[in-house]
Amino acid sequence: MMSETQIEIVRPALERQTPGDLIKILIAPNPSLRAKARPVGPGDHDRVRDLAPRMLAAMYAAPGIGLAAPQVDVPLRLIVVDLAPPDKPAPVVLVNPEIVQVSEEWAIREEGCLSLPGQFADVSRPARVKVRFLDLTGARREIEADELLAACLQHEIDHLDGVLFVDHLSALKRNMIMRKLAKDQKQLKKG
Ligand code: K1U
Ligand code: ZN
Repeated sequence: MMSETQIEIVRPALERQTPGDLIKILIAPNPSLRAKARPVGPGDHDRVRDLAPRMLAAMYAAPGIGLAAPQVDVPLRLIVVDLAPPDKPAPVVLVNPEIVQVSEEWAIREEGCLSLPGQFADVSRPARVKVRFLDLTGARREIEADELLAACLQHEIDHLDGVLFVDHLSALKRNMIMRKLAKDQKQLKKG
């Protein structure tokens, strides 16, 4: 799905990453996860080329299938996804992604979030989406997605607007998950 040029841009930087270089993924309720990210502009070119492979490395290490820049405390409209099997990586970097079309049909799918580790819930979203974005070369691209990719793209684009998957649930379910997350994190810190 990613053009050869994009792979050529991220692969050398990805291969240079060592475990010590891994960027930290923020855990809810960190306020940075609730901020609206700003569009990537021409002045962000070098920062985005440096950040995208670092985000991919953090996503693969977690492991996850997507990651949004606000999850690593960078308030830019940049996401990465890879739904391919680990032995055949197919990373996609989406700069300024926008959902330009959604299906009338909705689908329910279980979601997790690297910023809410260990928490999962069924989330209802449009079953298919068309997403417009810029790739790392600045070329305009579009993806038409269904199934898990559609859910993942919507989940990641939500992060750019400070929205978490629990915001799609009832207040009761959301509060239960947030309380369980706080309890799990407290337990983790105790060792
Ligand atoms: O944004 C994130 O926090 C990443 C999140 C994306 C996502 C997962 C499921 C549905 C929608 C969006 C994750 O990657 S959670 C981990 C996960 O789903 C997974 C991990 C390893 C293998 C396969 C999936
Ligand atoms: Zn998430």
